[in-house]
Amino acid sequence: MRSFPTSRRAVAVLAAALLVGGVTACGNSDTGGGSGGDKKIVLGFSQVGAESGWRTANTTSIKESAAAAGIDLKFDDAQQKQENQIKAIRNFIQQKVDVIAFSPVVESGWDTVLKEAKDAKIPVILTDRAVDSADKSLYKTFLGSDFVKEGKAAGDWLVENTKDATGQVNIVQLEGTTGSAPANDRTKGFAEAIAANPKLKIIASQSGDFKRADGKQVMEQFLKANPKIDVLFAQNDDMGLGAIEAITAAGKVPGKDIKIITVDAVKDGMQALADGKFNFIAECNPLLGPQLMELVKKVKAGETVPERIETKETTFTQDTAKAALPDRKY
Ligand code: GYE
Repeated sequence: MRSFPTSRRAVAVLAAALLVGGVTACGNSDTGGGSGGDKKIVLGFSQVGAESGWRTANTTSIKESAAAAGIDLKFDDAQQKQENQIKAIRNFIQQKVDVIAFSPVVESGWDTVLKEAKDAKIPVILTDRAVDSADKSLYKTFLGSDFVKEGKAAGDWLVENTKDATGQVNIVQLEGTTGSAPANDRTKGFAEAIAANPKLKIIASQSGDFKRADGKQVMEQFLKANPKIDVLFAQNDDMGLGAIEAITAAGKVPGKDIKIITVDAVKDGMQALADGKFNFIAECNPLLGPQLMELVKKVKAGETVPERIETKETTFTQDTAKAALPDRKY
């Protein structure tokens, strides 16, 4: 396994020729990424899609971190379809990549393809979203957020801020992609938290697929069907931003007539919060790239890694959003 593959040898020969020709060497070596190895780690990554601002930031983080770590990234965008992700993973297995990482669009239905990767002795890392496989040996680790906690933070804020309500508080909920870990878990965490006050009632709940256009459209339906909506819980910023358009078009004031709680805290969401159109955001951190690349190196080296690695997150009110906005990177 010491010898270079042909293409790599060709690059080496070319580089040597350039050096002989007097080109100044400036560290653009094709090997190792400074790790001293003689072969780049090949990482196959299957991304969910490009459905939200969160996802865009996540993709940028992964691409930049792979480049910085000297990892050869094969990136596939599944356009929010599980069958595309399964296809991509099978391709990675065929190409014999060193490590496979992916963010599973939904929780169920992965056992067969994960077993194929295991049989091919290719380690798998779950990032951002989890799977519900009972056999934990099908993947090495999970890197991402505690989505139940995010839903709970959203619900806790509402409980705290409706303490003085005299009548029923009508809530509508825009759920994320049906069957996805963040949709399942945020729904659960939110429901658990608002159970503390029986006046808080979810009167309608539907998926907006984590997308702005869908958030707008479903909110339009909610508004038509329900004359009195007090609160919207949108399970990500993008759906909340779409809903703002529907609420404004219906002649209501977002953030005042209808209080809006979201998850993510991407820049557009933080701006809406600072502008008083949102009322509260539970943060979900998309910058998973650097930690993922560390894990890829460890898993490739055969080191044991923790079963679950959770990202640190906070929450934002209108005031703290104003303060944090100037430094927000994504
Ligand atoms: O909250 C949403 C995105 O899986 C945590 O997916 C992620 C979620 C995120 O589309 O904006």
